[in-house]
Amino acid sequence: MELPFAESYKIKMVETLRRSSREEREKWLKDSCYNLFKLRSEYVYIDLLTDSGTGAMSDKQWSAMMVGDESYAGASSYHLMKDTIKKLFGFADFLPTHQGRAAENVLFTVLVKPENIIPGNSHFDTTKGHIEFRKAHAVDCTIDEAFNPTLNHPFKGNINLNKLEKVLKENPIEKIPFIIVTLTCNSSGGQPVSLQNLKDVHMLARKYGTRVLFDSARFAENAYFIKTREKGYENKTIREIVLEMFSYADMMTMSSKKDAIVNIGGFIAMRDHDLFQQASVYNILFEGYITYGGMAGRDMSALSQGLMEATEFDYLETRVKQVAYLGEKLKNYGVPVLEPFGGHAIFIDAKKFLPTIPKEEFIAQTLAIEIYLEGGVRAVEIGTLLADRDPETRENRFPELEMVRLAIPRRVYTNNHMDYVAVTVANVYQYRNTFKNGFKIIREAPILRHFTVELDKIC
Ligand code: PM9
Repeated sequence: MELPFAESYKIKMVETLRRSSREEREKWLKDSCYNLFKLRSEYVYIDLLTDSGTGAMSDKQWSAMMVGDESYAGASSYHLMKDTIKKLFGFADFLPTHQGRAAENVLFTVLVKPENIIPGNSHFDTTKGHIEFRKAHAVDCTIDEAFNPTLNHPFKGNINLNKLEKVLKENPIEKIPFIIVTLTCNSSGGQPVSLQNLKDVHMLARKYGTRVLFDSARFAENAYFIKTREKGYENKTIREIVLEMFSYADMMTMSSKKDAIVNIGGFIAMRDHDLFQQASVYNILFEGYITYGGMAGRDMSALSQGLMEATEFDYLETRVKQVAYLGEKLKNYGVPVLEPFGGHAIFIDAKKFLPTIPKEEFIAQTLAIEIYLEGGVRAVEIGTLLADRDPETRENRFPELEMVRLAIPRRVYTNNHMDYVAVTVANVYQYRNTFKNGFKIIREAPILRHFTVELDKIC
């Protein structure tokens, strides 16, 4: 018999999970104003809210924590991180930050000015938030195929080069400080960008005289998809692919809470030493001295080890196969899911799942709430709440895709948990026709509203 696939690690420490009843969940949810972010984690059985900062560190990462150097300046943990970043990405200069959006804050303070235009592939919400907060504009140049949830395209995170070139051609280049490429593209379903596309975007940036920034939170998962889907890369190692990917970037921001498998941390890295010096001023102002930037020495050591582990093929294969395992289960139950499956999450097509709920009543949030009520599984809305209001008109922005994301933490849950999640969603799918109404907003913040919004049922 052919030996079956199995995980590339074993479990050394466990954490107890608590189940709850539907009645309990109904009360907790009402008390949380129907915002899943406001739930206490003990009220959740399986937490797929995010894969950010929720991964399980390895024995080697915990060991690295113990030898972390807590010196204020010049710590050996900082130098370990510097060497690891140079080795993996090829950038000599870097600044640690406490997480991804802090990296955006520091870098964008230097580079983004009012009325600037930042083209990219479906910018993540904090990235867009930092752009719009500075009165600049994010222009989505993702390929059209990404907006067809069932179309099978290997690189749905790709940038449409015609759309990008139009933006570059039609605007003064001084207004475009950089192009941003998100790897993998979270907002369009954890979809990868091909190496060819990275190369082409780099060429366009050079042609028009601007720079390329990689939002790199899930760069290793992106490299796995290049290895397994792009011709010519099948025999390259993940690290060779990563080095080539980043040869087409001028700078990177990183939320290390994803593909560095740590619970907190981030960084900016760049080729241009002048930019490093300018950004250092804001790093000191907002984050901390340039050799720790809001991170403890032990966190920098664990992060460096995590970057090495995340760029091993066996780890990535286990990771991406678990996501696909859940995707296949849901598909077999008839649940409409976005395909191909993403690297970190399965995205449910909420419009197809709940066609009778009007978009003004937050379709994907309505579904995420019901999934929690059914099985205590916490997912996240990637739809109208997340898309926020237009900063000028203050009207709701209705995205083409209304999705519920089931994000899978790294090395945390087993496939039995995935089976449980799949049945929870399948049960809701069975009674989907009983849904009549969605939700209305009671209170919302002026920006990044989905984290704190308060809702009530429409009866
Ligand atoms: N992403 C996620 O769940 C965490 C916040 S929303 C629950 O997907 C990209 C592509 C991200 C991202 C965070 C950030 C910000 C930047 N780019 O959360 O600040 O997916 O470390 O990173 C989340 P931080």
